[in-house]
Amino acid sequence: MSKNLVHKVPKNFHDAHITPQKYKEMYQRSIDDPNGFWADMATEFLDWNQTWNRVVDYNFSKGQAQWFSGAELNVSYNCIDRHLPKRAKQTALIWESDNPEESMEISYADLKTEVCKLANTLKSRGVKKGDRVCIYLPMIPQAAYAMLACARIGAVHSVVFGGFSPEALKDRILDADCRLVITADESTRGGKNVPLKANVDKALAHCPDVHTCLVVKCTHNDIPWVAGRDICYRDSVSVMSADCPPESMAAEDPLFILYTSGSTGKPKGVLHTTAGYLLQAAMTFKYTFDYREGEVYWCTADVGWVTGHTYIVYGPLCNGATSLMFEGVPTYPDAGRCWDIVDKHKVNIFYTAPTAIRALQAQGDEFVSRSDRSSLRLLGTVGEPINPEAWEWYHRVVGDARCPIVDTWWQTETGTHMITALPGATDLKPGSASFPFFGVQLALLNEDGSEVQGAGSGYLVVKSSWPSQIRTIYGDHQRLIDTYFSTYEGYYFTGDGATRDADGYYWITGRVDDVLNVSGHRMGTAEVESALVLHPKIAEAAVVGFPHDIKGQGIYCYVTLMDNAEVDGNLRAELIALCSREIGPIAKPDVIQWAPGLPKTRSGKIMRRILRKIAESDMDSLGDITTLADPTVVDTLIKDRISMMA
Ligand code: 6R9
Repeated sequence: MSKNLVHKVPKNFHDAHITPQKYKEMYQRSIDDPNGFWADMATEFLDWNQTWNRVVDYNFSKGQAQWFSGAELNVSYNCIDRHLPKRAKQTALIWESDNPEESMEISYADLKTEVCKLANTLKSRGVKKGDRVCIYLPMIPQAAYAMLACARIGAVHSVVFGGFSPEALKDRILDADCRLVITADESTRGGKNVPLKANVDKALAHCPDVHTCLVVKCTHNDIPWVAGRDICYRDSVSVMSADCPPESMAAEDPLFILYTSGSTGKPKGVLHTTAGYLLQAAMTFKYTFDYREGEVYWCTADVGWVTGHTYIVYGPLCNGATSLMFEGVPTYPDAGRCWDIVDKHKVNIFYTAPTAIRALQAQGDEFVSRSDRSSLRLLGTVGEPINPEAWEWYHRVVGDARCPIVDTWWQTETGTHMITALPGATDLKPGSASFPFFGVQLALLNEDGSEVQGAGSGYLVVKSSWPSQIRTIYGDHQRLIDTYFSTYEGYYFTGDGATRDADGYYWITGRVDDVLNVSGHRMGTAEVESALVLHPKIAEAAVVGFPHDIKGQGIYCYVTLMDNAEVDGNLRAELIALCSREIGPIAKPDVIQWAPGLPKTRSGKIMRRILRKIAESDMDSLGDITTLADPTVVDTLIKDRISMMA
């Protein structure tokens, strides 16, 4: 596939919200006159209780950013109430159950009722403005109600992905000091039940300050019940008033915390605030997906990730759109499920991750071609670089060569799209996220911190604040500065590498730090290493990523045993179970290699570069190994690697 192959803007997008000319004009203005540009956008996209004194004020070296200071608004009002005069009966959420026979439509009027009742339940349990609430739910409408109910009363939600283990859940509850948890008895995915409440019980054994656990009953199977603490969601909301006035929030009041992995230490609680986040969520949703009145939009992410926050809940609902939420998995009952859902609900816009596309591609075209899909108008991807083969398949087979694909680059920390094609404005190059969104000023840096001019490659950084920027790491502002604003003074450091071609298109090449991207899920190598060394037989572990056909990256672990320990038949399985228990099933190692020693510098630093090459079986380009304390360990690792492949 040549990097020069370009897919032109199709005719049916010539009347898109953003045309090539409009992109140029708006982008230019967003850079030349950010105050005027964002003030206009803020007026167009959001309803305010009180206007701002100042559009933006920021200082990267202190990790500070303030947008629309002095202003007040409420996120749930903007996502619900203000639409009611026109859209009370319109569907806000379509819920498709794991069971293909079951689905539900929730109108904007219903949404208001559900959110207000839940908000009143939270209040009745003492939740106040600024308090943190943990949400550990399956992909059911209550997840959206819970987020919006928090936003309505000014509580800060911390959604924890339902695939995380009790251990990981406990850490997040404690770090954010949540006092109330919203969960379900069990979730159902691919026909199998996952014991969410049992996980919460295990976590709460170590969280003495949690006084309330609201439980949605999904499967109605028997679960343990702690009297006084556990409350049945349905019983509680059913007696509440359907009226709960939205709290007027300051623009910079926190909206949510979402934990994400970094290259070192424990996951960090990325904090987003109210106005800037919502504005850029709403704008990117409308423009990136060229959303038109009445269309059905489906993002397959889980609400436990930032993509679910911004592009299932806040972005779509703020625009009065219809957002589909799917409880199940793309391969159940079979690999045609997504396209059955597209036909069933006449989905117009479909947004998913490259790993899902590759997994479905591997199942064969018949699962796709048996469906109609004529409702589809636009496709999108997010989470990792998309390889051109998967792009072409998505375009040709899923989109019948009619639907543009928007490849959206962004991060938990950026809150919303930062680099993306706009379907009416951008000629597409498969594998490139293309151009910066309005107001986003990018640069590529050389190792020495100087900016790459014109075409070239380097570290991807952002040069100025954007509205949905991360505001702090919950409880550790210094860590924010150290992680993002210290590597290159005056820039936000993304942790990604990228190339800019001669036409100005950006091509993300992946993380340049010790963060893995496994099936679009971020994971620190350090997290997996800490889990492995909990095993009494393990002295040391080093984890790297390696190319994986479906997952994008797989988890490769080099493990050194204690002196007196031996590998027995169970050890491998025990280590896999350990990662699953400590982090969650997404962290299961793909390869474990027993390593008598690890390549270290004389100062004791593990040389991951070498371990990555060995994992990739790229033994010819190990580079300089003479600086190692003991270069012979490399020979052993290579020999063992080769015999593992034999
Ligand atoms: C939204 C989300 C962020 C990391 C990011 C990058 C990778 C995301 C991408 C992409 C290439 C894209 N990433 N989108 N790489 N092309 N379109 O995924 O957030 O979970 O925080 O991950 O994912 O490496 O730095 P998050």
